[in-house]
Amino acid sequence: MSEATLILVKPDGVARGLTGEILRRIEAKGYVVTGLRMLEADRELLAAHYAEHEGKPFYEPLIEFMSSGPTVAIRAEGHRVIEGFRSLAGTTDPSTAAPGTIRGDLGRDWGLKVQQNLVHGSDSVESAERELGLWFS
Ligand code: DAT
Ligand code: MG
Repeated sequence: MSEATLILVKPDGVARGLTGEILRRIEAKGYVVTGLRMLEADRELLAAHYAEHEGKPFYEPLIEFMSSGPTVAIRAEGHRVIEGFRSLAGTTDPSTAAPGTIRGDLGRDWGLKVQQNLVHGSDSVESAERELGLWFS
């Protein structure tokens, strides 16, 4: 029984031309890409996606950043892919994310109000189902 997750290459990753490198890492790890689309996310989608962060100081900058250009949405599958992709992505703060991870190897702090850290990955089975429904409806 396979598990699925939502991965986003955020607007900074797309703008920097890192979509291919990020897809390469997902596939090289052994996960299977079963959905792929590029879109400019609107506020409604982003508000639903990031509902848990509403009211936090980085919320508005986060929504603005995520609306700033195209995002690539990926549905990836595999046993324990949710946990496995979070491990590939690295921790939220790219300055201290471990080398070897997407955020650690390819990301940095740009001194902005929100961390631009290249990727999103669902953090639980419930989030993955909810987020896949939002981005692949
Ligand atoms: P993650 O994307 O690692 O799951 P999250 O869900 O806590 O992290 O936050 C969503 C995004 O918001 C995150 O990728 C970058 C930004 N962010 C989180 N915490 C932040 C903070 N303290 N300062 C600036 N940006 C932050
Ligand atoms: Mg999160």
